[in-house]
Amino acid sequence: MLKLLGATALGLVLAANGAFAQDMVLRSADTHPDGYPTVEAVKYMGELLKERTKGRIGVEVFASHQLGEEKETIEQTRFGVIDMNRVNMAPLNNLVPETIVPSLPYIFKSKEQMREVMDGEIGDEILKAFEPHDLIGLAFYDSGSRSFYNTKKPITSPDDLKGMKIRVQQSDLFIDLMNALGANATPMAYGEVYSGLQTGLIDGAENNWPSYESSKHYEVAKYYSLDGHSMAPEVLVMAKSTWDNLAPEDQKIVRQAAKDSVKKMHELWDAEEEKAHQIVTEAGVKVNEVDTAPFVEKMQPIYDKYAGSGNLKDMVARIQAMN
Ligand code: GTR
Repeated sequence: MLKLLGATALGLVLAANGAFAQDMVLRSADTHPDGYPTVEAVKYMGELLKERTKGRIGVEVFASHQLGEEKETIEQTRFGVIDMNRVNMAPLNNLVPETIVPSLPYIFKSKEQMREVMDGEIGDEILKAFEPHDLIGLAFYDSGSRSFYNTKKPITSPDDLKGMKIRVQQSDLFIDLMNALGANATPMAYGEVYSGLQTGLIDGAENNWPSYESSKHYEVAKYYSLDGHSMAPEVLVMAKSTWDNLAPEDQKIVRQAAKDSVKKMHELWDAEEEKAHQIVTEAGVKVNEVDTAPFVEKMQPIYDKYAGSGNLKDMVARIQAMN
């Protein structure tokens, strides 16, 4: 019963001054399995929290989408049923428009630029944008860059995607992006992609090296075409109701521990990318480089529709003005 209340009250300890000191375990969702960098980074954050609160606050990560697929866990986090959630930006695009900016196709020139933007003012603005939607943005994690993979053939130009059913995350931006390239976008939960590929329900999907490898999608979709259309990062969010229950000093500790877990995540990520690259290549996957120019050309309507005015347009201009 208590579990349903979000932050699990493990023990209510009557402190010397008569106030209640509460041992809290923050329940955190992740779609990835144990060992994946996002999962391990949030566990690391939990260790920092335990240390810094002398055991009062900890984290339990529920990996492998035990608490549901991202679309559902986001809703549950908004309702405070789950305390924390590590998700990709894409399934948040429809809810929090500011998350669209770093999810836009080909917006970043490099991983370094993406990190600079997300660690800077624009990143802070995006973190703040979660609050009106009952979420507190804590930190961003890397997610490499996403490329196409499929069961049929190498993709070298948008023409190759014509008529192909490509799974996308549940985001209008990603649906339109894929359709603009000539594919038939098929929104679907991550956990259903493997069987979708296997049964031919979809012809392909798109993701970064570590996800392509850890999900075993490479076993069934043997063509990986490196167009790198999105660097949409991951984000760690907290339920606003859980956040509001924390004392201001604990809020500070939580925010700092989340920030400190980013460096750890980056180290884990770089190693994981290399490992995934090796496993996938050794498995005989056909990897090809892609000239992205014809893909980029088709993206103008997407920029116009999703970031054609106001604050989002301004953020895009600021990113494009960077060296
Ligand atoms: C991964 C990401 C997950 C999820 C997944 C997907 O790269 O880390 O959070 O968004 O992609 O494609 O659904």
